[in-house]
Amino acid sequence: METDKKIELAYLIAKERYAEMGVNSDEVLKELAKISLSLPCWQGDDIRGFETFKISGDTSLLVTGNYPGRARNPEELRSDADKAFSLIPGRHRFNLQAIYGEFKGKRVDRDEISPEYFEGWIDWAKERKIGLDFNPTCFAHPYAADGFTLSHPAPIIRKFWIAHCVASRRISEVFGRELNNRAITNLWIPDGMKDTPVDRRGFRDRLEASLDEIYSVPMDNRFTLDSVEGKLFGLGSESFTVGSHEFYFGYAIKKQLHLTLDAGHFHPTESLADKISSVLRFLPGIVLHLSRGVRWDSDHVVILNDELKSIAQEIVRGNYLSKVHLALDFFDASVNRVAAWIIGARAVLKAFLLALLEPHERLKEMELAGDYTGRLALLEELNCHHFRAIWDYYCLINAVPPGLKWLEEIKRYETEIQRQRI
Ligand code: RNT
Ligand code: ZN
Repeated sequence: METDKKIELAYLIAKERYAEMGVNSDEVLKELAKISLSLPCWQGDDIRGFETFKISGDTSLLVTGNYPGRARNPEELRSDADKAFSLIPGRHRFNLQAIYGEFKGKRVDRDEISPEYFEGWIDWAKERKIGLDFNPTCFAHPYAADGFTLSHPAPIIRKFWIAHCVASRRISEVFGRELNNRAITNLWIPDGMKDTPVDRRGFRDRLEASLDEIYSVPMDNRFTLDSVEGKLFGLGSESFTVGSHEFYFGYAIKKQLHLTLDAGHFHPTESLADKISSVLRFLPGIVLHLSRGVRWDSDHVVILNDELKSIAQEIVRGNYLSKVHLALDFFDASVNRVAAWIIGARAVLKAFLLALLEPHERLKEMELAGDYTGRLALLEELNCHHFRAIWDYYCLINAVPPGLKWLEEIKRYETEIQRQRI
């Protein structure tokens, strides 16, 4: 029997099994098709970007690995992203950083960036009918070399980064207007200290004042939304992070901004999933940076593990999909970079498919009735229900390869395109 036929047949059987539990898998696939993920451009070139001047900055974000085939210019990065999009079911987005402008040999510093340097990206996204998101790049720059940006003691440095962030918000607004698709502007800064500070308050006073200046410039929220991203610690900021979770949660409430929760930015035993139904009570929405923390690194490629599954469950069970913007955030240079996008994105979609396939009403009833035995047994059963057949069918109807077939395509792309980049 042909593979497609087998997949269709398996789907029909699985569909019946889910129907027995009260779940309509056809409806679930329609819901899944609405889920859009923002892919991190920086996974494609190890966060190097296209600035034309020599960068001597901080090392707050270190990418390790030397897998061949890194994209070296906008054309290569777009070609790689196209390849990834063609192997991920559904319609998704691309998340840019300020350093990915097309500066065409000009020395444009971060406080001078403007939409004209992003026209190539806008045209590309328009053609593909995809949305773009944006991030100011407040690292890898001489003005970030001592580990501080918006909270820096020197007014001239704070002024520079404030100008950069405002310019970034303007670019994002143009993305949203041009693409008719609202762009998120996500702000993350590396500010922190290796060793214990004596004036935590001073740094946080300055960060708050800088943010107040940045967000006092009005933008059209039909086209762009602002989000702020905290962190527990980073490389070189082990003892103190100015923009901690509490800081930004409070700040986002104060200004009614979005809050970005990065799955790699909390203590390893802390669950991001548990935070969703708390923070969304007080905020207009959140951005998730789906990532995987491993020891001190916060940015491994996402896989379908318990943490990812429970994040998707919380969003679906709480009916929060319309308030959550899903972005991926990782960078791994030890594997094929295009494959990393595909593996991460497919893992996230699988997690949402699993969550959407749960018989929610039945589970809730059991819980309310105190039937924790039934709840435990059913959840365990769902872990290996006929999920695989539904996923394969979803790939099939989206014209992307089911199973590991996509890897053959990437191996070919690697040999013919990526390995020729020398
Ligand atoms: C860093 C933050 C931030 C970055 C990107 C490159 O810890 O997670 O989101 O990963 O801006
Ligand atoms: Zn992040």
